Amino acid sequence: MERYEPQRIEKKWQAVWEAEKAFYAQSPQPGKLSDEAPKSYVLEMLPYPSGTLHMGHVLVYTLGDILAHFRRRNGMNVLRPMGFDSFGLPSENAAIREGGHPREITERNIEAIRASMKRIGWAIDWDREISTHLPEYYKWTQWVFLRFFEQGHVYRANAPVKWCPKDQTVLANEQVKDGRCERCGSEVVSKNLEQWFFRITPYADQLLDDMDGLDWPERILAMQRHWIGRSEGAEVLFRIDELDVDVPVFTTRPDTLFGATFFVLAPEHELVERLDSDEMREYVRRGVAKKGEERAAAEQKTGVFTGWHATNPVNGERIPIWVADYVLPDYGTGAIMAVPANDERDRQFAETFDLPIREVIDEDGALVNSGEFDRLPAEEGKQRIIGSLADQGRGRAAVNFRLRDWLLSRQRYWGCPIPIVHCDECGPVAVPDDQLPVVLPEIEDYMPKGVSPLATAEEWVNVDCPRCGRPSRREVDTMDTFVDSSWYFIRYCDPDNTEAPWDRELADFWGPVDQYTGGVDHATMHMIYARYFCKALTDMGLLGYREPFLKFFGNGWVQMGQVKMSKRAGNIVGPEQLVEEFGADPVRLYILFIGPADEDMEWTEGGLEGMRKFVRRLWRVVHEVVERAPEGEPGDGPLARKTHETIARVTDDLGRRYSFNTAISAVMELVNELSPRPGDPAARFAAESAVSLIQPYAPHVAEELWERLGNERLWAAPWPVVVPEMLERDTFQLVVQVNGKVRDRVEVPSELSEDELIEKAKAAPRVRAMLDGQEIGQTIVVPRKLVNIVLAKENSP
Ligand code: ANZ
Ligand code: ZN
Repeated sequence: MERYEPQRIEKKWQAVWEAEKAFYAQSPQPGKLSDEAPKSYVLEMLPYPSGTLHMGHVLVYTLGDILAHFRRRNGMNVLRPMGFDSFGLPSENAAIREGGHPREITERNIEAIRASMKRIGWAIDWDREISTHLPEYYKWTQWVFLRFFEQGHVYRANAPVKWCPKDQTVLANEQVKDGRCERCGSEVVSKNLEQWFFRITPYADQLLDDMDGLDWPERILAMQRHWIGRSEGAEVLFRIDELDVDVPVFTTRPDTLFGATFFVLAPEHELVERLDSDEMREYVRRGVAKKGEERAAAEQKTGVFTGWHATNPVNGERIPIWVADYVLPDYGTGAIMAVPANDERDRQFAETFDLPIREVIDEDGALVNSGEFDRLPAEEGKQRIIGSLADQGRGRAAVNFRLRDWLLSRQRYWGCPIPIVHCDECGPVAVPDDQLPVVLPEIEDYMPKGVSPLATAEEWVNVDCPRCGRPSRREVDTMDTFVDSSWYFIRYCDPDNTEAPWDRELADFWGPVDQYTGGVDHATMHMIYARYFCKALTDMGLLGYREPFLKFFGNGWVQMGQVKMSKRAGNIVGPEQLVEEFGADPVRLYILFIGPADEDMEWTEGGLEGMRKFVRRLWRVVHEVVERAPEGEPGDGPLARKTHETIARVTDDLGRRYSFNTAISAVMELVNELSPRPGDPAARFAAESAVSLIQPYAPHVAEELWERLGNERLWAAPWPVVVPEMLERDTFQLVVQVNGKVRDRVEVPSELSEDELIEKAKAAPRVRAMLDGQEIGQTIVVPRKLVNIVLAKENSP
């Protein structure tokens, strides 16, 4: 018998697939779309080419591969593309680390990743590859941006922004982790800048409501729900006599309004600027620099009294106004009414500064010390107090969201240029569509410097206003890389289109993505931004669906020493060496065998040898079957039954449960039972099934063995089908009596209930005729043995 030589057979089959374009999607012709096979769009998040592949990538793309193979072999027309998220901080930072130009480093990494992907044998439609840094892609990112701009979905505003002093750039809230820059770990400071924003907040309710229709894991939905953070309550106006202004607060507990004993402004609140003491200035400076989470959570509350007072609209009480950094500037109105009896943070503050605490809700949940509202249950009290405030024009029911508009501009070089020209007369003007792309200029020094490096490209910057012709300047900021990845899944549907970003008919044919797979670190930002784009584009008439990702599978982390494998953590294991040594198939199998794919897993190479042994065993057994197994019907013996059981388990694991490790175990069990007796007439059936079931994981060796079993094109062969009766295990011979006399015997599964046994007995061939037209008096069941049917007296034969 030949040895199992992964290097040889993997090359062989990869060449065949390439030559036959086995995994390239059939794009229907626009205008006459065919829908013969149901379409299935299978996608994994595209990689940042900021390094080369590691085992985390191997997990994600093997997962996608399995799902794509499974769907294709279940008769679906599968689209499974790949691309590179090649603009943005990850790639630029990699270039800075390595001291090269971002384009060179990025393109070198893309080459290397693509080669690895081909070497691992992932079934990808390479005709559709995109890279977001190429002008033929970002031309359309700019086009899409301009549609948002025209519709008022994009605006410019001066805003306090989070600034990373090391990267010299503004960060999105999401890129700040524990007050530090997510990329480099530097402490983030606050700074005021004119910035570009996507108006995502008007979509907050839709983003929440439409989650009902998504087949996503509950924990991912919960993360999005928290991110959007919808709170119902009221906005209440407090009067500040000293300043002659009304200040609104947002509260979720208007029922506690009588318990407000002080009032707090965030240090960033605009009114605070009117205070001119050194103490206040110093407090504000320190508070502003602190991390958001730390400010909110700190046990030891700090604050400074303003000398002002706010008037509570329900009882006219004047309460002191403090400035304290546990109140955050970017939530609600940046000011609160403090109710220390019911709010933990307010209580800590009151205890620290010796402020009064007044109970307004009793143990039974009814209002007390609340004037005319006393004794109302809290919920009713809420409504009545809101009603009373509304009557006086001092408040209204309000909904508040944690979600902020999306700050999209970056003062960095390696990103998509924002296609806007600033004119003194006309303001920000869109670059006309026929002048796109605005090409990213070549510059000497692309290092971050506080203003965008693009500002140094004088010739590029100075242009005439597209509207009035006056000398003007281009926008020098670039886009957040999340803009590029908010629409890439649409471009894959029509990647070569030079007239438009996509043909609507093609986009609607393939979209939305039926199966999306990726890391849960993108469960909020990327997956919220893409959902927002989808909704806004559909509202503009450019797309025909409101949700981009119908089903989502979030893979766990591949870790090394309990730390997520990543370039940043410096604990990368790449697949190259392992594929060289063990072959791609054992590596692919092993990464899914370590544990449940949606849980974190510790990478060790130890088990890889075992996986190679399994593949070799499969190889040997199949060869023995080819040589010695008799041809013929598999029959219904134990091996045939075991095979059907395995088909059922793997089908359920891949098609419904997404339990990828248990499917491998099931095939292993089958192969174990197969080995001792290849002479069984069912052996050939069992071997073919094992090969067929393992194909999504180990497509090369499966294809080779399939060929040796005398078949061809396993990648296109129908998925094995279960015969349900073969799943009924463990049968016994049921004796059927009529009036105490044995009339028939039938083979029945042992797990049947008494009622089911009676049905089987009545249906027994020689009994059925006897019962015709007879009334049954009684049935007696002896478990695992017999059923006696006693006919009603007068009709006894
Ligand atoms: C009075 C009150 C009494 C409150 C009570 C809560 C409990 P969620 O649920 O997260 O929406 N708040 C409002 N704006 C704030 C800000 N900028 N910084 C810090 N805290 C702020 O939280 C809403 C509650 O958080 C609001 O309701 C307000 O305190 C506080 F028993 O008002 B509450
Ligand atoms: Zn102009």
